[in-house]
Amino acid sequence: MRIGIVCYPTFGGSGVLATELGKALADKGHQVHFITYQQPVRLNEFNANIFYHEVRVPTYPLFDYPPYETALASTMVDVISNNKLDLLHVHYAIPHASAAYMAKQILKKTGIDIPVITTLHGTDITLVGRDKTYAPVVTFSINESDAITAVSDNLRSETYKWFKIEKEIEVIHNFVDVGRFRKKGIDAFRRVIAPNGERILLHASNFRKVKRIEDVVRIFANVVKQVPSKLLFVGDGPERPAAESLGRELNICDHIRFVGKQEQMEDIFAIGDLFLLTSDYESFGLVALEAMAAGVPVVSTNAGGLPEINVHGVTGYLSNVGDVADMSKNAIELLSNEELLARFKHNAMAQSDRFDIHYIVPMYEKLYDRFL
Ligand code: GMT
Repeated sequence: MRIGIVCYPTFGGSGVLATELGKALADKGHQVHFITYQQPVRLNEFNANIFYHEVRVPTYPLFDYPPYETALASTMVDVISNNKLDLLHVHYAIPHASAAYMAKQILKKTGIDIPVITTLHGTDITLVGRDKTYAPVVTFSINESDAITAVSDNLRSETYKWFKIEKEIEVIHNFVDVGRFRKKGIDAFRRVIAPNGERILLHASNFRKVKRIEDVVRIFANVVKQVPSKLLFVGDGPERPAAESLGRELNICDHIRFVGKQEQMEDIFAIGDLFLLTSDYESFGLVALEAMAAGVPVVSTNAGGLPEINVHGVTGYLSNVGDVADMSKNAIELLSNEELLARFKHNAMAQSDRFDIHYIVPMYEKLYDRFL
């Protein structure tokens, strides 16, 4: 098949998932064409079946806001017709689904009927998409898609709750390449972070408000009082200064490291003992699944789709949003009991197997087959 994939090329979960999907499809012999404004972060290897088409947005003094959506739709038309694509798979509704609708209408005039599949990822529905500035266009373009998928049962019901969707939304859960994440930790790296054998807690995200990273700092402040430990923050974003100053205020800075945006997440997870995810909402929480694949249990909130991957009392613990005391208690219990921690690590890996790439990618292929 010749498949067009449109996504955000950044570190966000939707871009990561779309890129990993494209790479897996290419490995299986499909021809994959990425259409984005920048080379996707995880598109870092050569594969003869992968093509990358950059969306260029010409600027002009008249434009306070360069018309990205128009440039994207035009690039879609160009790539689809010149490469004879069989279908277009867009990840994240805004503005990818509406640009795809526009491209589809233009192509119809030339006798090409390109099927469009829209995968909803979360913030396009729960945060940004619901804003009334975007909602009519989001509703329309989702309804105009030939197939719609959501990355969790929770996101599917949230979409029906907030938008008037007249079509079936199919759930295809996110996936992880388990083989890639099942790595032995590099001892030298572990020694740099935790020279005295301390436990290593991890958080990785885009540090936006929805992640509540101050809760991560507060939980860690409670943990470090009882269990010798270190906290590694991976990623970057607007809430980092607030987290740093809270760390200073609580006098725990010496135990916290901010390592910035990282591509080799498997090496970081491999030295972790516990992953903290304190979000207000996660449609899925791909990062938690990646942690679990590496054998790192997860202490998280019970928001959104998180209970679909993190099983309370088995692979980690779930607490209400903002319940720092409960999350601290759970983290301390796990980190101070060697036998319990080993069992949870094992369970986390076993649970991630259910979301392995080899099991989920064929679900997308089956969906694509319906349009051939
Ligand atoms: O979490 C973010 O802010 C990034 C966002 C994105 O669009 O990349 O992530 C969303 O999509 C991921 C992949 O499907 C999900 O794992 C995340 O849970 C979801 N984020 C939210 O729902 C807040």
